[in-house]
Amino acid sequence: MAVRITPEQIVDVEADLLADHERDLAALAEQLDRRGVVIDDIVEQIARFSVAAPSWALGTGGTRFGRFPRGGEPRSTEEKLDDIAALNAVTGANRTVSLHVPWDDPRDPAALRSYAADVGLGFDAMNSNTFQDNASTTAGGEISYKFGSLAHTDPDVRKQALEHNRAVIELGVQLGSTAITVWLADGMNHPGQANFRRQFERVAEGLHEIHEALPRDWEMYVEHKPYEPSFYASTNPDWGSSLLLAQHAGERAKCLVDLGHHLPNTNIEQVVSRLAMVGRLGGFHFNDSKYGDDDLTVGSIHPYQLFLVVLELIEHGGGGMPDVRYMIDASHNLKDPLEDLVQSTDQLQHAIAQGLLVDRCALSEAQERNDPALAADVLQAAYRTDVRPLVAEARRRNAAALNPLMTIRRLGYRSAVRAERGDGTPASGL
Ligand code: RM4
Ligand code: MN
Ligand code: MN
Repeated sequence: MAVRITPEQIVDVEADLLADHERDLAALAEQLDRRGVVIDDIVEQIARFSVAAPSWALGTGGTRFGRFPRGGEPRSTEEKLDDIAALNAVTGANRTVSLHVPWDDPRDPAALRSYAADVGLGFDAMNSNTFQDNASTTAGGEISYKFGSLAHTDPDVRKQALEHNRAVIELGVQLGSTAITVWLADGMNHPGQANFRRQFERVAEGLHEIHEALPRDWEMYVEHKPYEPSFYASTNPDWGSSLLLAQHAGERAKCLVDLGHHLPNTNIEQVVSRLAMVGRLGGFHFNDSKYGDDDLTVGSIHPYQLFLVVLELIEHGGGGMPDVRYMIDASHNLKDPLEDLVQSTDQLQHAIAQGLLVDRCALSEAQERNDPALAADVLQAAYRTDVRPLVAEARRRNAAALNPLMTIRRLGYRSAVRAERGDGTPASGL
């Protein structure tokens, strides 16, 4: 029997928090009222926000030096959905799941779709995996992605990669998804290994063909990454290359920004602005990073950068979060994966609250008057506000938890699934 978290249980275990929450919210409402801010609109906008959970992040992550699973990991795609349902129950902000194929390869997509609907989840962008060999590539014995997929010199390998992407789209249609994200490991590990231009042209052609296979209501997202696993050159290393690829692929191809996929010190909020300006901002993979694609908890290293990125999104959305795809793309080596996802979602909700508090008129006036000190002050006024009561209230409106981490612990979710699933079942993924 799957373990479910209900709104009644949440109200029950949080009974001791409610009175303090209401006092804190009233105090903040009074404070913001003096700034001319109505909290209701902000709470409403936070409550509306949802970020997809990746199916590959429910198991313990690892590095090439090892992996330390804690037990109770999901054994099937259904059990991954169970975990995301528990996550969504406490955050109220993870209403969709993003699958990675063939890490997830449902035999009966219709049944999986109705299983998801039963636990209140839908399917976000599909992800195609052509960065490792799997049953479909090794079946004939000839095809391998060792030297690339869409960029490969061998037309049969490229064809196989294309077929995989088409199959992922078809599966997505059956699940009710409306987008595919293509991240490629293609590139070079050694100078001279391949021809820069020819690799790029082959990828551009392949992405165009995938675009041609999109159903009418679908979009595709191209995700760049500067290095890893290609350590000399990735074929799609940066947002400029990604934009060229999206433009060549077709109208419904856009760029996806993973916060960990930039060289150190890249101004990511500026990247967001540029892509939004030309109508090619497709979506986000949220995480945080100190050095590379570290896949750390969202907002744990650079919370101010997250705030500025969200602010740029709000600018693009004309005062609210725009309708692009949001997903968490993190890997959980030490924390319980569910607790890490709770904290990433919570950080995003806080960054949105802070972003919505920015007085955009005052900011624009300061910019017009060339007054950087005043502009900085406008940003700080929002960033330094303790927005926790707004986020807690938004979650309460969604019948979720005031304090999701405490609540998922008090409800004993992990030990309950551990008792059911056992300890020896590593989930697929990173
Ligand atoms: C990549 C990239 C993709 C993700 C894979 C697993 O670094 O972030 O989005 O699908 O990892
Ligand atoms: Mn990613
Ligand atoms: Mn990544």
